[in-house]
Amino acid sequence: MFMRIDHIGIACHDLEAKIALFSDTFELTVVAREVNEEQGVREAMLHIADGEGGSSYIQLLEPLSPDTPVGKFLAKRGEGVHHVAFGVPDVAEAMERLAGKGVRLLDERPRHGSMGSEIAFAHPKDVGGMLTELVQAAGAPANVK
Ligand code: CMX
Ligand code: CO
Repeated sequence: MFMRIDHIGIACHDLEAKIALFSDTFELTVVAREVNEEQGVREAMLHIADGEGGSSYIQLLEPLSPDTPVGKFLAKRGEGVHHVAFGVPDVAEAMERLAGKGVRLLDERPRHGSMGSEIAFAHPKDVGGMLTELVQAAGAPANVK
């Protein structure tokens, strides 16, 4: 079902400060900056590597307001790892497979993610406390018509 880890999402208070920290410390390059109103975030993608299944990134996330998933997470737990995102060839199919195993999905249908991807989230309580994101990258097989 999974082709790779697409990204690890990190919740932070100050996006610009964390971009500077991560790019200096790990020598990573910022490849995209976006505001995703639907997800309530301002974000940056830092490229790590390209593999057979696609590319991997660190996603830095700053909340647009306290009343968003990342805003609530910061208030409760502070800065740090927020979610793990797996790259899949077809997000709708991956959603069906997880739902078939009794995992609650937080999205009824795929939503827009970073860099033209389609994404969906699974409930952390159903997978050992790990908020899980499914990512169909813009160039993934199901997106190639
Ligand atoms: N990782 C693990 N557990 C988490 C979590 C996270 N990121 N966020 C919340 N939880 C846990 C809480 O600790 C809480 O557990 P307890 O009941 O034991 O205290 C439980 O889940 C409920 O949490 P809550 O604070 O009441 O928060 P909500 O239920 O309102 O929301 C969640 C939690 C996961 C449903 C919500 O954050 C969500 O819908 N997330 C998906 C969308 C998202 O995260 N978007 C931002 C990223 C966008 C991107 O990657 O592009
Ligand atoms: Co993400």
